[in-house]
Amino acid sequence: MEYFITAVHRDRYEVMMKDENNYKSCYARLKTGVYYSDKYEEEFPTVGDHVEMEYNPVGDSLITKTLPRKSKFSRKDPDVGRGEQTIAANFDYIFIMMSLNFDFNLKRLERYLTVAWQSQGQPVVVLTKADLAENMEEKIELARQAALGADVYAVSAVTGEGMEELQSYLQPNKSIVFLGSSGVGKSTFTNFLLGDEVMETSGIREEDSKGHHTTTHRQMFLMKNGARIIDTPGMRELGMWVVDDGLDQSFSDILLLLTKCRYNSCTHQDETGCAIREAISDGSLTEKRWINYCKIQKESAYQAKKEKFNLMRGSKKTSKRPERSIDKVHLRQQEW
Ligand SMILES: Nc1nc2c(ncn2[C@@H]2O[C@H](COP(=O)(O)OP(=O)(O)OP(=O)(O)O)[C@@H](O)[C@H]2O)c(=O)[nH]1
Ligand SMILES: [Mg+2]
Repeated sequence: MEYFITAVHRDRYEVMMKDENNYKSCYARLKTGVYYSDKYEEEFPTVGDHVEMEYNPVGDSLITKTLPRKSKFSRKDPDVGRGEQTIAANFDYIFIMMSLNFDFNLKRLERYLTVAWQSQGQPVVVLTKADLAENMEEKIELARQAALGADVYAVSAVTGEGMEELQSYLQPNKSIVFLGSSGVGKSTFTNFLLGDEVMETSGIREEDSKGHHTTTHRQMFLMKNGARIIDTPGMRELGMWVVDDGLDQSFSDILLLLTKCRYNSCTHQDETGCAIREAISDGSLTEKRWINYCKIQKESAYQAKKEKFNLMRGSKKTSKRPERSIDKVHLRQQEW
């Protein structure tokens, strides 16, 4: 029997039980002697986690272990200002969702990608609302240039356009998490894939085209073919975590250029033989992408310094703090 966390409530977990191809769900709590004991360093489970459990057919079951994660997506915890909030774990793919109309923003896409690469899951860019798009081909091309190494698709949950092409990811026993700003259509996409209105959805605000933050908790669903999909609330702020690995993947073109500058101490301002300046002037690198890289790197370096400082002060690891997911405060949405 396998057990997966499908939702996290204040102190209760929804669990999906899988026995070969049969699925059942139940509620569970954490085993106090394990999770609240100084003897064990057990991570608190999050949505998508694979756990060990003592099943109780008549009441809440007991979660006894969080199994090692093959991937996880975290952000800086907005509640405490430091520490980590794990949004989802154990997924194979991250669908980074961005709408082809008003939400289209390459800078934001680069930030999502940087963090997604670091998660150990494979990022896939899903551009939504293809039925409303103007200059769609141009936008897809721009997204492809920004999303080096990740595939880019355009879909519509209204016409079904592009959905077929995503089938290769939505396979049995694969797990996929959906991320993106409020209003891009994550829950509409979830409903489309499940063929059912499992998630509430709502229109975007007329004044500024932003979403209403309709979804307030993360939830994993099982598709008929055995794929597991995780819908999440649109977050305002990524709260940059240290993203060295992700930066390398997202900006591999820039890293290669950096090795080609004539001087090791190149500041990439106006030196002769600066590969960055040359790439910007011949159009193979945009100034915007370069600036965004510098910004993300600076932010990451700052975060790393802060963490080192906290470590030196012997600050306690906050990730052991129990999640209070459904709690509105915990999920205070902050746009990335
Ligand atoms: N025309 C069109 N509208 C769409 C499409 N997908 C979603 N929408 C609309 O976009 C609005 C927002 O959709 P949601 O699914 O609630 O967005 P969300 O990303 O889940 O938003 P949060 O839960 O707030 O994070 C709704 O009015 C949907 O009907 C699409 O492919 N085409
Ligand atoms: Mg939603």
